[in-house]
Amino acid sequence: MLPTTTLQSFPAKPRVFIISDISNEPDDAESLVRYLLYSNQFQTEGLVACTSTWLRNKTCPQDMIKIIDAYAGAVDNLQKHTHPDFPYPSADYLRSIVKSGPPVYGFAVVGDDIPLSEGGDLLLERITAPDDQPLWVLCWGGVNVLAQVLLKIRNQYPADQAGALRAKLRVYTISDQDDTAAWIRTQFPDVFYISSVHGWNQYGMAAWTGISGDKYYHFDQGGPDFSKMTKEWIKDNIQIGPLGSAYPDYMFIPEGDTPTFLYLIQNGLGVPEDPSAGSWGGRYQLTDVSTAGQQARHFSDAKDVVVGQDGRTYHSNHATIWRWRDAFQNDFAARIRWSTAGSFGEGNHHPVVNVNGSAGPAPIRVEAEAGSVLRFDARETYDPDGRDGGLKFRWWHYRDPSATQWTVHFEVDEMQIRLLDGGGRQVEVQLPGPEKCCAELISRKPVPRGQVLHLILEVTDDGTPSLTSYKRIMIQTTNKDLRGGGGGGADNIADAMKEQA
Ligand SMILES: [Ca+2]
Ligand SMILES: [Ca+2]
Repeated sequence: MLPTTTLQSFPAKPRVFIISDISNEPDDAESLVRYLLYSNQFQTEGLVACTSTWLRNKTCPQDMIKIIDAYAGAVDNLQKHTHPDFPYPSADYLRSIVKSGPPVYGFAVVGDDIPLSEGGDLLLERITAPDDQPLWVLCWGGVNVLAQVLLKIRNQYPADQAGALRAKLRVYTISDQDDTAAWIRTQFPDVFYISSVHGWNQYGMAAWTGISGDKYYHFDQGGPDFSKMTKEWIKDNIQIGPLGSAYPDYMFIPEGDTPTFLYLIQNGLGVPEDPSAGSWGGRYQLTDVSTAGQQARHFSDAKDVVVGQDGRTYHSNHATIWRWRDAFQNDFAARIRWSTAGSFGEGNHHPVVNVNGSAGPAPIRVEAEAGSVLRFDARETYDPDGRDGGLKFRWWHYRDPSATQWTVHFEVDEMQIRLLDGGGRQVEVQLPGPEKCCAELISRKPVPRGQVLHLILEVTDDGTPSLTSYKRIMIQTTNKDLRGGGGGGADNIADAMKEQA
């Protein structure tokens, strides 16, 4: 048996289409280097060079080709570290999907009589292809390529067909970097669209800067650990081997665009269809909560409550990304080592987590009565490197995704987690009572279906660098007999918070 058959496999490869203002500064090139190390778990359908407010009159597809040329020198080694059903794509294939958007800034190329660019043609082809899987359009610069295509679809298709095509789109953009972004959100509010919204160019406000921007933008000082973002660490751990050598030194902050695909990495943590669940790529919530089916599907920043390295508690949108920094930087470094390691034994590989028989990256979804006790068994979890004894199991309650209020501890009660063995491979979890998790927020009236609680299992190995895999268990709490009623009701949020305090 090949050792690689024991590595993590995936139920599917998300379809990904990247649009990048590469070469306005070094960070898009850095993100592309990292992305290619994950290209075994995605179906990459387009790599389009675009403009932005930072690169107004040209596009640089040739700089994507340069990085793919570097990848060509690494791909044979990378294949030794991936499951045989999920090979890395060839460099030739990747070169074939590099295209250019219009070498023009913003709205000037969006109009009824303006033909699509090469990049726009490819995007339209991928959206209209007979494939029901969502198309993730990851925007690292301006979005006029997408705006052109959305207008073309509206002009060329009957309204219902145009709506069906837009329903396939999943967009994640890095703030607004041209004048078509706000236009897209107002013209096509039905498009699934993750984007931090803030004043023009106020990037320090945006969740995505949590990847590495704490020093440059001066947020959350003392919370995030910057040691794996320094130029020295990057030189020693990333800028090595044929692909890592193509990773340029950073100018402002490294890899501002990377959260778009950290969001999709199939490590068991994220739930891509639900941005409010949180992942390495951050946590986002709907900005419009009007009637389901009628509301705009724009998702903007949410915050997490995280204890930083200095022991202080941070309430921060940036923390929805920096809280995972140690794990995602180790993951990057391990993959760079794969690119230089000609045999399986020379690299470290991810733990394969199995909880109650479920081994894939999809979450486990269960329904359970408030106050009940659930048991979870992760004894089938293993390390493909044969170092099961070095695995560390950490179970914790990710409370933030269940909250509707800023004050998470007021609204979401802790689950009680009890380890059933020394290593934490089996646990018992007691859910909060119905008065805590199955009651209306202010009136405290009991409800039959309450909060969805998120239990996370993190499994970290003892390789170099150590790697972490996850399993998320989403528990829909129920309260069939409407227990917990009577008393404790209030007329407003302030009184309700007093009652709960
Ligand atoms: Ca960019
Ligand atoms: Ca390992």
